[in-house]
Amino acid sequence: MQADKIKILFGQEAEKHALEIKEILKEHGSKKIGEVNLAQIYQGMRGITGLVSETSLLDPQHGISFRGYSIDQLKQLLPTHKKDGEPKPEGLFYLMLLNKLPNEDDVNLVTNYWQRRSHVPSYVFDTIDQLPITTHPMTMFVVGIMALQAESHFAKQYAKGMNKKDYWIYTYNDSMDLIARLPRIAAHIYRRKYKGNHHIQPDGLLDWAGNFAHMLGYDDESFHELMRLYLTIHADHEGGNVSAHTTHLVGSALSDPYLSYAAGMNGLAGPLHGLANQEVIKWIYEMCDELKTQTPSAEQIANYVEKTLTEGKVVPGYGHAVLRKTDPRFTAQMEFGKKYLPDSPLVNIVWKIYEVVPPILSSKAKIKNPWPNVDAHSGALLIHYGFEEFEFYTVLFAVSRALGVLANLCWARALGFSIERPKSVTTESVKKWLKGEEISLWD
Ligand code: NMX
Ligand code: MLT
Repeated sequence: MQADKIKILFGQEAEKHALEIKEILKEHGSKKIGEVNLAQIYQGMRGITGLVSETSLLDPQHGISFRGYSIDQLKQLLPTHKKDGEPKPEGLFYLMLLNKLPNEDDVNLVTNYWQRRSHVPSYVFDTIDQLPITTHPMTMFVVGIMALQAESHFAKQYAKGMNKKDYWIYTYNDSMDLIARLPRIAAHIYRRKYKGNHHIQPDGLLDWAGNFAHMLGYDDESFHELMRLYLTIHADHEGGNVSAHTTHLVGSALSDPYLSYAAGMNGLAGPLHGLANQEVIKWIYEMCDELKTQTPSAEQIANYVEKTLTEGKVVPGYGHAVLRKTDPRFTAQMEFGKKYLPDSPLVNIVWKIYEVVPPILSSKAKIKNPWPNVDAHSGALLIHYGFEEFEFYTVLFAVSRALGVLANLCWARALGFSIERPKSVTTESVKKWLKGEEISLWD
C-alpha cells in the first residue's frame, strides 16, 4: 500500500511541536495566564482561558483566524476549484492539520485520500432508515455516525492493547475515514427525508464539497461554489465553542473519534449553537407570515424584533459569546450573495435585518454583542438554490465542523493531552469560602 504522505507529515510536525510545548512548560509552566472570578464560574465560564486548540484562534474584534490566516486571506491563498473561485475545504483541513499552506497538489491529494476512504457500509444506511421519517436530520446524522463507530480503528486497536505513542495514528485513520464518509451519510438523510428516497451516486471526479452538493441533488456550479465556501468557513471556531469543546472533552477520555465527534454534534444541534441557522429562517418566515408581506419595511422588522425580545426569546443569528463585531463568516457570505445572487428576495431581507437589528440590540444593556454571526446569513443563500428544507441546515454545519474538531483531536492525541477534569464547587462551599472558612477545594 502507498504511504500516506499527510500522515507522515503530521507525525513529523507533531513531534516537533510536542518538544516545543515541553520546553515552554519547562520554563514557563507556573506563569499565570489569567484570573477567575466567582461570576465566571456561574456564567458559562465566559472569558476563562482553559484550553489549547491549535487549529484556529478567535479575536473578538477581527473574528476567526486559522493558523494565523483570516478568512479574507484564505480566500486569496487556498487553492480553488476554478479561477477566482471559493477556497476548497480540503485546503483548510490541510492547513489546520499540518500548519502549512497547501498548494494545488496537496489539496488534490486530500481529495484523493477522502475519495478512497468514502465507502459507507450499508448497515449504516439501514440503521438510519429504521428511524421515523419525522426524526430531526441532526438526530439521524448522529445515529448514522454512531452506527459507523463499529468501524473505528482506534477502538479496535485499544481493545487489543495500544502504546500511547500510537494513539494519534489510529485517531488520524479514523478522522480521515469519518470526514470522507460524512457527505454520503448526510446526503442519504437528505434524499431519504425530503426527496422520496431517491439517492444519487457519488461522482468520483468531483472534490469533497462538489461531490457533496452533487449527492444532495444540486448540480448548479455556483451552488458547488457555495458549498466550498460554506464547508470552509464553518469548519472551526477555536476550541471553546460547544461542539469543539465537547468533541475535545469526550476525546480526552480516549473515546474514539466517532464517539467524540457524535457527542460534539449533539451540542451543535442546540438552538443557541448550530441549530441557529434553521432558527433564523424559521424566524424570518414567521415574521413575513405575521406581517403578511414578503418585503417587510425596516420599521416592521424593528417592531417584530422588539416583540421577539418582549416574548423572552432570542433573535436568532445575532450575538456571540466571544465576538464583538460582525462575524467575518457573515461578511464572506454577504460577499458571495452580492456576487452570485444580489436580487434574491430572502437575501435582501437578511441584509435589511442587518441594518435594523444591531442598533436595537445595542440599546439593551445586557446584550454584549449586537452583531450578526455566521448563522444569520447561511440559510438565505441555500434557499436561493431551492434548498428549502431548513431543518437540514445544521447537518451542513456539522459536516464542515468535522474538519476542525477532528484535526484538533489528532493534535490532542499526538500531544498527549490529559483527560479533561476541571474542579466544580457547590454554592454551599462558595458561601463557606466567602465567610472566610477554611476549605481545601481550591488547590
Ligand atoms: N437575542 C436576544 N437576547 C440575546 C441575544 C439575542 N440575539 N444575544 C444575547 N442575548 C441575551 C442573552 O440571552 C443573555 O440574556 P440573560 O442574561 O437573560 O440570560 C444576555 O443577552 C447576555 O448574553 P451575552 O453575554 O451577550 O451572550 P452569551 O455569551 O450569553 O450568548 C449567544 C451568546 C450566541 C448564545 C447569544 O448571543 C444568543 O443566544 N444568540 C442567538 C442564538 C444564535 O444566534 N446562536 C448562534 C451562535 C453562533 N453559532 O453558530 O453557534
Ligand atoms: C461557532 O462557530 O462555533 C460559533 O460561532 C459559536 C462559538 O464560537 O461560540
